[in-house]
Amino acid sequence: MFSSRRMVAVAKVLGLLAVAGLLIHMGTALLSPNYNINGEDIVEWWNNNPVENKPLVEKPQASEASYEPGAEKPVKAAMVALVRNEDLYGLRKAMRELEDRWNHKYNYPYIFLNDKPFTSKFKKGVQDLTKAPVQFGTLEPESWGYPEWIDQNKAKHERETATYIKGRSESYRFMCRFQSGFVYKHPLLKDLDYYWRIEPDVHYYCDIDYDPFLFMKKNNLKYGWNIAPSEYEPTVRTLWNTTQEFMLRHQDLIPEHNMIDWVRDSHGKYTRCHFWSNFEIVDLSFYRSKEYEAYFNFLDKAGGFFYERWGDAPVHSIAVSMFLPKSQVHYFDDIGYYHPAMSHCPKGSKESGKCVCDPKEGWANEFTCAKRWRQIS
Ligand SMILES: Nc1nc2c(ncn2[C@@H]2O[C@H](COP(=O)(O)OP(=O)(O)O)[C@@H](O)[C@H]2O)c(=O)[nH]1
Ligand SMILES: [Mg+2]
Repeated sequence: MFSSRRMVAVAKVLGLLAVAGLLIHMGTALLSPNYNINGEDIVEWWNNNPVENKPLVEKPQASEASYEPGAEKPVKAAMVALVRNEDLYGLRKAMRELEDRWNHKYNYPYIFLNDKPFTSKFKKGVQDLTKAPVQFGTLEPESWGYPEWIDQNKAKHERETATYIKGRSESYRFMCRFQSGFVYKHPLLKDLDYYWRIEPDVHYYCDIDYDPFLFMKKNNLKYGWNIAPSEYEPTVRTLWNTTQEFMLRHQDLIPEHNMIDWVRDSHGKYTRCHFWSNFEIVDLSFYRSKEYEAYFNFLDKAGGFFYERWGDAPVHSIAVSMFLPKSQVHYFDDIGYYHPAMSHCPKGSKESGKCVCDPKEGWANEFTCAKRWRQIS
C-alpha cells in the first residue's frame, strides 16, 4: 500500500522534473537565432503553442464612457484621412455615419490632409458635421511625387501599358507611397499615438459602443483591421521578391515570433493576403519603428511604387506580418464596414439590432485571407 507520504514524495520528484524540463526548453529557445525567415519553424511553433499564441484579448465590451469635445482623451488619437477637395460629399457621408455610430460620444479629433490647399467650402463642409476638433494640413513636398532615384520614363511606360485597375494613374501611385511611408510623419500627427484611417464613401454599419483606441492601448495592440482580400497580382509583381531580399539582408530586424505565414504559403510563395488599409487603426509607434522605416526605405529604393503599382495595403500588411506577433494584431470583426466593392457585416448583427447591414452581404469574413488569419491562431 502506498502511504500518502510516499505519494507526496513521488509528486514532488515529478514536479521537479517538469520544472527542469521547462527550464531546459526555455534556455534552448533563448539561445536560438533571433529571427524567423523560413516559415516552417513558426508553423511548428504555432501548432505547439496554440493557447499562448491565441489573441490574448477579450472581446471589446460596451462602455458608458463618453468624452467632451474639448476634453483630454485617454489616448492621443485621431481619425485621419488624405482627401481631395472634390471628395467633400463622399467624406461627409462617411463622417456623418462615423459621428452617429460612434464619435458623437467620444469626440476624437479629425485630421484631413491634402496635396493641395483645402478650400473654405471643404473646411466648412466637414466642420459642420462634428463638435470634435478638426485640423487641415497640406503635404510636405518630399512626401508627394517622385524621389530623385526614380526613372520617370520607366514609370511612364508602366502607366501607359498597365491594364490593371488605377494602373494609368500617376496620382494614385503618389497616394500609395504617401500612405506607405509618410502619413505618420506629417507634422499634424506628431503628437498622436494612434490613428484610425478613414475615407470618403465608406459606411459604418453598426453602433460602436466602446473606444477602439483605448481598446488597442489597453491590450497592447499595434494594428487593427477589418477586411482582408487578396491583392491583384499585376500590381505587386516583384513586391514579394523584394521583401525576401529585405528579410535576408536584415535578419536582425525580424523577430522570432511573427505572423509571416499569413502572407507566405508553405512553398514560400506570396499569398497576396492584405489588410485593406482604407480601414486601419494603428499604434503609430509601429510605423515609426526602425524596422518599418528600414522596410519602407528598402521598398522605396526598389521603385515598385512607380514601376508597378504597389499599394499601401500590401506594404502595411507584409510589414505587420513580418514584424508583429499575431497577438498584437486585432481583427475588428465587430465593426460593420463597407468600402466600395467589399463589405463586412458582423455575425449576429441582425439579432443584436445595432447594424443596418444584411449579414448575407457580410461575406468578407469568409475571404480566403480571413480564413487564413483564423487558421494561423
Ligand atoms: N489629396 C489627395 N487625396 C487622394 C488622391 N488620390 C486619392 N486620395 C485619397 O486617398 C484615399 C484613397 O484613395 P481611393 O481613390 O479611395 O483609393 P482606393 O480606396 O484604393 O480605391 C482616399 O481618401 C482619397 O480621397 C490625390 O491625388 N490627392
Ligand atoms: Mg477608397
